[in-house]
Amino acid sequence: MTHCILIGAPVDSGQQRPGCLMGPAAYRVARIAEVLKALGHTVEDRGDVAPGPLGQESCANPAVHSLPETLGWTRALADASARAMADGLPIFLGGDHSLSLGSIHGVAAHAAAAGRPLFVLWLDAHSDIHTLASTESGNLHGTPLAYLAGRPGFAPFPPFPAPVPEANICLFGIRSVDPAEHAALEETEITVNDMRVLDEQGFAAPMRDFLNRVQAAGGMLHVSLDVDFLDPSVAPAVGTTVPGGATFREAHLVCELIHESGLMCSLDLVELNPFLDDRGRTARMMVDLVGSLMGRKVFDRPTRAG
Ligand code: NNH
Ligand code: MN
Ligand code: MN
Ligand code: MN
Repeated sequence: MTHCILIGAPVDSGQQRPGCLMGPAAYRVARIAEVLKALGHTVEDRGDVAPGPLGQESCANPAVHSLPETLGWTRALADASARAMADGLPIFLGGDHSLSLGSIHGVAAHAAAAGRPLFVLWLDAHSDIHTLASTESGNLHGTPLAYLAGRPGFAPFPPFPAPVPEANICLFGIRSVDPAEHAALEETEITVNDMRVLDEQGFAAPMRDFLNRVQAAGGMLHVSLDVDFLDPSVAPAVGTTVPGGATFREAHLVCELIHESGLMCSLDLVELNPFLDDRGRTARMMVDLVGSLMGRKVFDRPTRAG
């Protein structure tokens, strides 16, 4: 039994297609709290975080937009995240992926205070490793991985507490990588399980490899789940669909393996844009995956060891 803390993060400043701000409401309508309770968990819904006050910050790259808004969200969410980590397992209901600049900030501060290594699993079509200098779209939802890895070029942002070592980061399901991101990834130790790797090796073996590493290190695991990790045929409600994503069963398998590991300490649900949805099916799919992440299974039996 886990104490789940729902934190609405109606962040819409990290990209340019309005609608992600409706995400937290859509998860609640899709009965996320009831699904968690039915699995035996306790649920505390802390409501939606309010955006922080707006400053005057700017940066050298003219493409970057909505920087003060995103900084305001980052500060407010980092604070809400650190507080929730002390009380249970926070589930951030996004909101675009720039919310992870704040959610993981709070998680990392908590892990550092607890003296435990933090690992991050990035389930996404994209690698989100742009810096403020390298982003061409100027959409800050493409930057959180670079921030949490401690890459330079985030000057107006609060310094990241205890940057996550590259060896502790795993990208999973990616299939759209910009040239600057490609160059950055080639010089890192980040584990890159792109779709080519998963097509060839399947989803289970690479996932077990990573989870075994987290376990061996006594680590805490943060999971950041971008809707576009999924194939658009099962999850159309996202601004940046990329063909060739995880199927319904592949995504559930990943979630079941994460649950079995018992390692997940915090979760982001990001990029849901309910305005683009088809009768709520993407919101319901995401809630269904949360069910698997939190212990729903067809049969209770020991599965093949990793
Ligand atoms: N790499 C692109 C950019 O930085 C797309 C990022 N979009 C996402 N990331 N949805 O998950 O603009
Ligand atoms: Mn993303
Ligand atoms: Mn994405
Ligand atoms: Mn791209």
